[in-house]
Amino acid sequence: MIDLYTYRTSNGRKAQIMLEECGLDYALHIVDITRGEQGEPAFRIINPNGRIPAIVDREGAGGPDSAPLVLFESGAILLYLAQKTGLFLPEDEKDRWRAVQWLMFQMGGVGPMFGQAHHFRRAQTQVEYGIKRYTTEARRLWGVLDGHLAGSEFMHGDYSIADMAIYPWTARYDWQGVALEEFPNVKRWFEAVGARPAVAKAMAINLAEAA
Ligand SMILES: N[C@@H](CCC(=O)N[C@@H](CS)C(=O)NCC(=O)O)C(=O)O
Repeated sequence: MIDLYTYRTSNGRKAQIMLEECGLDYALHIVDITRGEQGEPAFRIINPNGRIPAIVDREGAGGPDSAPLVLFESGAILLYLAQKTGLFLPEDEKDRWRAVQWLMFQMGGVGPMFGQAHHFRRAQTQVEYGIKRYTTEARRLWGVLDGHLAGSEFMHGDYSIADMAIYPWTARYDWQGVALEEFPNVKRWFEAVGARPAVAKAMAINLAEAA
């Protein structure tokens, strides 16, 4: 059993998509970041950085040490679950690293830059410099994705954790000042990924189902 500490945000949804895709048994714990629950001492024991998502794998990572594994950072969670299940990362080593490369592109680029675009574009105090800087950077990243997806069905090889990581961020395209029609290759990929039942379920995260 895995405990998932999350909220209905892009990073939170990444972990839940993977748990759903793998059919793993998990309990949903909502950390309401609009009420500051991510900063409470009980949650900081799980993630000293005070951010969602985080997981506790009660079975541990296997091997001689079977103590529960506590993990934060959504990219680390996706990699851990891929290794645990043997699912959603290519077996071939070169292909595996290329999929990991796109996961890191999300962790270091798409997530932080789209996040800043959301912040500045939706802030009560409109700061023109911030809006311009992060809208421009978000659109540049959309262009990189569109160029790549022109020649690739998914981010690399078959559908993988790289797709799961990027999808929830692209789902906020309107917050980034983007219309899907402007990036037809991302649109095609976006519709294919969004049609997966696991993705649809995580995107419609049901707070009432939480433990
Ligand atoms: N790099 C971290 C980022 C986590 C993160 O920033 N999570 C946001 C929600 S998407 C959060 O917890 N925000 C609460 C806050 O800013 O206090 C990851 O990928 O897990």
